Amino acid sequence: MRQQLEEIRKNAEAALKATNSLEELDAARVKYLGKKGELTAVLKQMGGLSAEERPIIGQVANDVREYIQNELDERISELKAAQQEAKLLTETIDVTLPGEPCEVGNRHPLSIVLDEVKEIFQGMGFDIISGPEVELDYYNFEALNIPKDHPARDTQDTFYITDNILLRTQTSPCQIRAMEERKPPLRVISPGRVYRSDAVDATHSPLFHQIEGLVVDEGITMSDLKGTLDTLAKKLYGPETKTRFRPHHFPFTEPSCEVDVSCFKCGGVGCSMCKGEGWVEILGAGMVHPKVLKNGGIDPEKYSGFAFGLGLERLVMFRFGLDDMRMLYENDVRFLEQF
Ligand code: 2NM
Repeated sequence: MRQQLEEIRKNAEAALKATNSLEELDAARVKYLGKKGELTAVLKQMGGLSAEERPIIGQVANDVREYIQNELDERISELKAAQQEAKLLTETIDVTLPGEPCEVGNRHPLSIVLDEVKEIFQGMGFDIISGPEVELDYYNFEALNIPKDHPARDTQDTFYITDNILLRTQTSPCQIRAMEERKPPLRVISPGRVYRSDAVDATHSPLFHQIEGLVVDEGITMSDLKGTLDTLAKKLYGPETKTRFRPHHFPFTEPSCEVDVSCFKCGGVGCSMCKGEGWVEILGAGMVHPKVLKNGGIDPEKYSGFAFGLGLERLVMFRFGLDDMRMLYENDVRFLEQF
């Protein structure tokens, strides 16, 4: 039996060395150490041994079991290490390879100029407000002194949801709401999308952006309006910029004016940008009509105010020398990545 056991030990040792995978190793474990394995089979014959031989052979059998078990454990570690090594070799990462280029976007020209205008007005103490794009006829027209039969409704034809609900044609409704909600002194600008039923061409779009402003307090005069808008022009186009105020008409302001800036391209001598005029129109403004103040819940006997409105697209086109407004909406990255 001693010889049998020695034989098992030798065979197991050789078999374990020859294994190349954990599966083969497990099969070898079952073959030699398993319940129906070779070692167990020998131990079952121990009953036939004499009382003197039994403990001796038992000791040898235990030594053999221990030996095989140790060999087995060692082989497991070796195979696992080899597996890990192979995995590392196939999964190597060359950290010196150049990375995948990551496309970084940039700000839309409308956002660039809008942020600039916002900052200029914030610097003068204005709050930035917003309001619904789907508006009541009352806030968009009626409260602004544009009754149903007013000719201004023709030039501002819009998209109607119902007879009384429409897409706003200007952001002044925000300012009526601001007058209702706040008390003077009031200093707000309302940038946002506005809508007109216009056909698309180089200078028109059914959706565009306006920035309107409103100041209401005791003793506000046309000189406050001029000072504020002159400051805007100089901050936007440089300190050399001059402004010119021409009489105009709006239903919601009285008196009203249009504001020109000295041409930022030629400095006022005349060029293609200003069509030889030396001046470029950038906004409309005026002293808020007493009726409009009253509609906003403000006493026109006590308070006065000025308001203005400018088109963001026009400003952007001037700033970047664009001749077609449609480029601002087409989302062609070859255009957009130039800013
Ligand atoms: C303009 C021109 C002149 C204007 C008026 C108001 C309000 F609500 F206070 F009456 N907001 N904006 C205004 C005045 C807008 O756009 C060319």
